[in-house]
Amino acid sequence: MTDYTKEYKAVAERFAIVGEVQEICPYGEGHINVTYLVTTDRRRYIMQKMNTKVFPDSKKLMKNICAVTEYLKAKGVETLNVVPTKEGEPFLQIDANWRVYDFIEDTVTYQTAPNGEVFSNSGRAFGEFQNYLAGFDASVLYDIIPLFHDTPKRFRDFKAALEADAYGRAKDCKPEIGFILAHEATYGLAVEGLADGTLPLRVTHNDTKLNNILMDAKTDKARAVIDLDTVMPGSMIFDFGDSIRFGASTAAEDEKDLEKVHFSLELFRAYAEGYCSAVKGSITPREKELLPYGAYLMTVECGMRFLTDYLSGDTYFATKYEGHNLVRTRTQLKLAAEMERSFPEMAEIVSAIIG
Ligand code: ADP
Ligand code: GN1
Ligand code: MG
Repeated sequence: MTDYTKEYKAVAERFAIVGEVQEICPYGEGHINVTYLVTTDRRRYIMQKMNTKVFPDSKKLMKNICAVTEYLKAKGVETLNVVPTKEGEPFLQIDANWRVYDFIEDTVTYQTAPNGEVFSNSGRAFGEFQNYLAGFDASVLYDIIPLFHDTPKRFRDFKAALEADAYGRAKDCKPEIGFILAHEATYGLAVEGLADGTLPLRVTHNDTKLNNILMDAKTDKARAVIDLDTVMPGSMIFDFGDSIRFGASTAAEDEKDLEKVHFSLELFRAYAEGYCSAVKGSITPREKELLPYGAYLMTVECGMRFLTDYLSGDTYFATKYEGHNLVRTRTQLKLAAEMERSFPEMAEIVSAIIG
């Protein structure tokens, strides 16, 4: 692991951290921020170089995060703790924007679900997270990325990137482009439901992948929902769906061998058991009906976003090699196609849990 201690010690020391900085290393598998683990002789911290391309207004972003975490703390829920700068600010603005959180100790994050139980526990935690926020005043939140899960808008962005084909890459991904174009008619249900009121607008997390939750290292029970950057008004089916997208796959999001990538109904069942048992008291019949569709929608939307980024020269998601976004696109579209074929089985599972 590369050692960034010399480079970033001065940044870490601008925050109200306890102890002398000993080591700073890259950490985690997030696609958006650049995350470091800071170790002092007393404690550990997460320090992030904030992605100001994705979230241009750091002030509003941190106001959202402070509002949500303070609300959760007042309810006794374990959550991110923002470590302020020595001047008492929630982030540091120098050449880049930086923030620091307490490192939540004795926890692990998973990049794929190791078994149904862990995934089920994560489902319960994301369901409970939504319940906790049911009483939170959404009007204090900035719409930090407007139209985040507006799939028709994502489709328009995709078509614009395809039209521009700025890097001449469209020729390498004809089947993927064909899949996304052919499914246009399936993209509108969620935004239409939110617009006509048949789907309730709730405060949702909007990025509920398995590595955005910290599990207890000993018990594998969920400890804290993290990556609160995208907490915004949205639909329950986004949160349910995005977890299924990432966690109900038999392989990693960037698995190159598509033979290994399948949508697992068993993992779907495990997650649904945890999630639905938590939201049973508040889920509406229409939301229940659209949970399987939500899984498909978040998956095809994510595939579309990865492909848009590939066509546009990989400027949004962090990539480790050329073609990384195309590899990700392929796993998502394979999963979306399998989910489409499994709607009846998914609906049966949900009904068996919720009734
Ligand atoms: P990104 O927005 O890039 O996904 P995250 O905020 O999700 O960044 O952080 C990346 C990873 O760092 C997480 O998946 C998790 O493994 C780890 N992480 C983030 N915050 C904490 C924390 N407070 N305590 C422990 N681990 C954390
Ligand atoms: C990003 O930040 P991270 O890595 O948890 C992205 C999500 C995508 C996900 C795909 C703000 O999540 O929307 O679903 O990658 N976050 C943002 O893995 O765009
Ligand atoms: Mg993350």
